[in-house]
Amino acid sequence: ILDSMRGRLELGGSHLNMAGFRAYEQKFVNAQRIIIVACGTSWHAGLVAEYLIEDLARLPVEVEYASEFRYRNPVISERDIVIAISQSGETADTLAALELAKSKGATIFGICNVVGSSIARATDAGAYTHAGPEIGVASTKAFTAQVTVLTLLAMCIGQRRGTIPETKLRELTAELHNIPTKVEKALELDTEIRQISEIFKDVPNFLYLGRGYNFPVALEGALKLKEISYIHAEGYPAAEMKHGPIALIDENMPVVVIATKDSSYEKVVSNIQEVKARKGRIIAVVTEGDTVIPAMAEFVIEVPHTSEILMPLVSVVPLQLLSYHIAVLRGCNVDQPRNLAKSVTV
Ligand code: F1P
Repeated sequence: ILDSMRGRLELGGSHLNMAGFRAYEQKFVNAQRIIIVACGTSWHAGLVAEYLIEDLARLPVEVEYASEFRYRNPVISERDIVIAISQSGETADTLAALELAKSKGATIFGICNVVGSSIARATDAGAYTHAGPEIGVASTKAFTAQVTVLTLLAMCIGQRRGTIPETKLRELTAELHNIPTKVEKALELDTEIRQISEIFKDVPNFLYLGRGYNFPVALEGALKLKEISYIHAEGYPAAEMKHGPIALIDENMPVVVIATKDSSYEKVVSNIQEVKARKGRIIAVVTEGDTVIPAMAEFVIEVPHTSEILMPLVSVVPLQLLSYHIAVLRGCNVDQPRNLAKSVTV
């Protein structure tokens, strides 16, 4: 992860200044809508992009499961840009979704890891993530690299559209350069997270909650746990809890809450109170130095402070480590989970 992050950040925005993006820059500026198609972890990166692009570039974004989109009769116009995200670049559903959008006149921008892959070749333009080979089946560093590219993309479009103030752009650029060190610090939580994993390795269910930028991270945390440890896990927007999942909470339910200091912090504190009132076992991912949530949660995982917009790059790491340790403690093969293929080509 760190190598791919460093590589990415040393290159700065140069991946996005490549000829492909420059040639399509004006299309992004004038787009009426951005549709993101992807599957699995890549879909979660797409969800982060929805927040990023709407916040920074003020363009409407739809994030679609490629596996559904390809079988619908979606309304697509020539002023739509479809971003196809795929680690392998070979996922059949994502390829079919982009082909469908292309046949209706949309411009296709690809974000793939594997150079020369089928999806990369089918796009009009794109940016490679260059995260290096994903050894295991479950995507981890690819997610980080995808979100990094999408952040740079949102910043570039925002700058060109004049929707992001110069000072904010400068702040974000500076903070992006601090992210590799912060990810490194998050990786140092390894021993601590292993201890937490010992306690929860035999539970049958997990709930993951997050708001705003941390909502897709909650989904990704739940997916990682399902994929490699075979424990049933659900990710929800924290505010959605009261519309159903709250019925699941009792003293046997571990609830991972991503509760870093951001604009929804106070609301997340109320969600934690609701879980606590029902005796749920709270594992909270908090910002270093927070004193409020540690007084309420049973387990606390502290990550370094960063901008709300960049937090998914940091907050996903402890959740990946949690899944990894639980899976290893359960004797699961984390690199080759049962029933999963690296590229789903059918
Ligand atoms: C999509 C994906 C992965 C998942 C598994 C199956 O792959 O759902 O996110 O971890 O490998 O495929 P991709 O289109 O990003 O290669």
